[in-house]
Amino acid sequence: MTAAALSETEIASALADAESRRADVVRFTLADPDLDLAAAYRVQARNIARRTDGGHPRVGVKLGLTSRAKQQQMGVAAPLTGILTADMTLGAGAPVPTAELIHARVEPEIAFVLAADLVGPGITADDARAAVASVHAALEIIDSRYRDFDFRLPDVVADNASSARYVLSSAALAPHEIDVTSEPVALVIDGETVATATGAATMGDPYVALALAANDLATRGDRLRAGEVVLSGALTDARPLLAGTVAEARFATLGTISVTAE
Ligand code: OOG
Ligand code: MG
Repeated sequence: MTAAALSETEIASALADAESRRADVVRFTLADPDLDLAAAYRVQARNIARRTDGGHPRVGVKLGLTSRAKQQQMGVAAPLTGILTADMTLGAGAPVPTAELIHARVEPEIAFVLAADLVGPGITADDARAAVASVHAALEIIDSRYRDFDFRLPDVVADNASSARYVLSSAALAPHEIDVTSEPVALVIDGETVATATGAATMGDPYVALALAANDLATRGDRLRAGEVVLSGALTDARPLLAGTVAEARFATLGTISVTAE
């Protein structure tokens, strides 16, 4: 028997519940293969409102599935955006509380902090770069609310792009101080390099990804704002983050950022 398709409100509640109870759910596109992207972004917005109403303001935006490595790993071939709220921010050196998460994974990213609003449509990579105040090394900790990270694009959009936690390096460079496209990175887990890439992994140029975020938000009447953080998407595939693990993103120019899972 197939479960009946749920309403947007019911999907939002099921996802919020899965997160707070740390209990995964099966993807909604199983019961409703026609769940569309616009509905999925409305579900995402509903749960972001729940967080901001709960005292956790929006602090930025993330891109997901901007690299081939990630698209292949997840079997979803299109980028998407999610919203970062203050409760997702890990301070430098703060442990990742895996007991609060379902099945955390970690991935290395290049992050931007914006000096100016970026309002699509029509934003180019050059426009995007000109709006950046600082460039940072980042690690994102994702935690899909779906069983075995099994989802289609509308599911993962509704689930706010699997957002859970993220950490930015305190070290920062100005855009003119770094060629983000050729910047090499190694993902190191417990001292062992498990994946490598360069900035070009995200759509050929992380500023193309940043422009995409502005243009995508504009389709829903939203914008990137001065002061916000933008995660430009994982450069390599993601790896499980188990309790006791130390994960590092070692960038050539941006430096190293690490997290310890407890
Ligand atoms: C979706 C989130 C993808 C990225 O950087 O590609 C993402 C997932 O893989 O669960 O954050
Ligand atoms: Mg990511």
